[in-house]
Amino acid sequence: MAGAFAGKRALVLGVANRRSIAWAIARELAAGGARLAFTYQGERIERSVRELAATVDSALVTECDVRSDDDLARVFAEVGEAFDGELDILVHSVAFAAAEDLEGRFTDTPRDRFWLALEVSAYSLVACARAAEPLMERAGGGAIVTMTYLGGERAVPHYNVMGVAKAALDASVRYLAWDLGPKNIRVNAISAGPVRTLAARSIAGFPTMEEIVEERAPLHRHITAEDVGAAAAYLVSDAARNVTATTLYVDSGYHAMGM
Ligand code: NAD
Ligand code: 0WE
Repeated sequence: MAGAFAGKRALVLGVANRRSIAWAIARELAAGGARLAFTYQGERIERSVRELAATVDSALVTECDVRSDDDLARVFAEVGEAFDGELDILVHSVAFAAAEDLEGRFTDTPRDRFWLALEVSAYSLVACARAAEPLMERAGGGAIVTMTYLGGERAVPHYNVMGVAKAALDASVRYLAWDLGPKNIRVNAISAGPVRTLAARSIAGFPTMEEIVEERAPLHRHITAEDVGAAAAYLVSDAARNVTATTLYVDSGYHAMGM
C-alpha cells in the first residue's frame, strides 16, 4: 500500500515502546506516506516514544493523560497547529485497569477502580472523537480506529473489569459512528488476539492463552502487532470508505469457535 496515505495526517495515542500495537500501526501509516503526531503518557516513556517518532515523519510528540480534559484540549490544539487545522486519521490504542483487577474475581472490583478502567479504556475514545471532529470535518472527513478484545463480548477469565470497559468501548464505536457518519468520519475497532506487548507481558497466564489459541484457532497460530498494523491501515484507508461501526477480528479466527 505504498503511497496510500500520502498527504494524510494521523494522530496516534498509545505508543509506549517498540512492541506497542500503536507503534505497529504508526509504522504502517508512515510507510504509506502519512505525517504523524504522537502522544505519550508520562515522563517514564517520553524518551522511548520520542526515539521511535524520530524514525518516521512526525510533526508532533506531546504528553497526554487521557483522564485529563486539559491535556486533551491542549493536545488537539497542538495537533491543529501542526496539521493546519486538519486531521485525517486518529488511532486510539489506550487501555488501563489496575493490575490487581486483572487477577482474582471480577465480583471484587471496587467502585473507584471500575471507573478508572472505564475512564481510561472507553470514555477516552469518546473524548478524543469529540475533539477530533472539527479537525476531521475541515479535512472533509476522517477515520478513527480503536483496539478492542474478545473479552468485551465473552467472559475471558481474569480479563474482568477490562472486559466491561471493552464492552463500553465497542458500543461507543457504534454510537460515535452514527453521530459522525454525516460528517464522513468513520469509526471502527480491531479485535486483536493476544499479542506480547508491555500491557500483556505482565499478565500471569499469558503463555497459557497463547497455547489455547494455537490449539483452537482455525489458523493455529498467534498474531503479531504487525498483523494489527496492516488491518488498521486498511480500516483507515480509502479502501474502507464505506466501512464504519464495525469490528475487524485479527485473531486467527479464534472468535468464531465454540470449543
Ligand atoms: P501497550 O502497553 O503498548 O499500550 C497501552 C497504552 O495505553 C500505553 O501506551 C499506555 O501509555 C497507554 N495508556 C494507559 N493509560 C493511559 C492514560 N491514562 N492516558 C494515556 N495513555 C494511557 O499495550 P498494547 O497491547 O499495545 O495495548 C494497546 C491497545 O490494544 C489496548 O487498548 C489494549 O486493550 C488493546 N489490545 C491488546 C491486546 C494484546 O494482547 N496486547 C489484544 C487486544 C487488544
Ligand atoms: O487489553 C489487554 C490488556 C490491557 C491492560 C493490561 C494491563 C497490564 C498492566 C490493561 N491494564 C493493565 N494494567 C496493568 O497494570 N489485552 C487484551 C491483553 C490481555 O490482558 C489480559 C488478557 C489479555 C488477552 C488479562 C487477563 C486475561 C487475558
